[in-house]
Amino acid sequence: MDYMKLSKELSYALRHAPWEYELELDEEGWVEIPQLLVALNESPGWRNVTEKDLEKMIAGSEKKRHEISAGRIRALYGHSTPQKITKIAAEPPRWLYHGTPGRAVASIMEHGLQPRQRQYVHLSADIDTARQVGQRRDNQPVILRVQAEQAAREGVLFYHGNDNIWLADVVPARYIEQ
Ligand code: HQG
Repeated sequence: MDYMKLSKELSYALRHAPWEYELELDEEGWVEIPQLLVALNESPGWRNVTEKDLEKMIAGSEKKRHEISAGRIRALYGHSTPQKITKIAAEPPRWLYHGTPGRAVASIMEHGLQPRQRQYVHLSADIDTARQVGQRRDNQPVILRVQAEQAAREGVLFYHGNDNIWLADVVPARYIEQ
């Protein structure tokens, strides 16, 4: 089974278009695994996918994009569905990082980091992760440093994505340094 392809399909279903699979995410983004499997098994490429495959896909993935708990599955970050996924605010580390193409920097330094197509701004816990995120769009991404602790103290809300990824509603420019 092509677990990378399965992961992409699941990200599409659980982050962006659950209705195409006749699924509805709950407030925290969960769906029942049996319901997901019914939808997947209808499409010829995924006729034989089982819960075990979902577990293997998550265990084998370099990035922790999805999680399973109590018979349900959800995407941990990346959502663009109209209904905003509820996250519990958490205390961020002193610094967080954001990798972005050079062409976006002037706008970010003017308007702050905005979620754009997604529900939340995505931040990285370390520079390496930020570089990888930025390299999706630019070979030589710019790594911005966010004064997360300071921003949180002054009322900006941060949320856990996974161990490497933090989320925020917006990050005002005054907390961002190049
Ligand atoms: C930019 C992937 C101009 C921002 C990754 C980014 C991540 C602005 C782009 C996760 C801006 C949005 C998310 C402003 C933000 N002016 N540009 N004011 N504010 N931007 O893809 O953070 O592999 O929605 O810098 O690894 O790149 O899919 O966010 O370039 O973890 O699991 O607008 O998605 O994970 O792009 O990536 P995205 P992102 P997966």
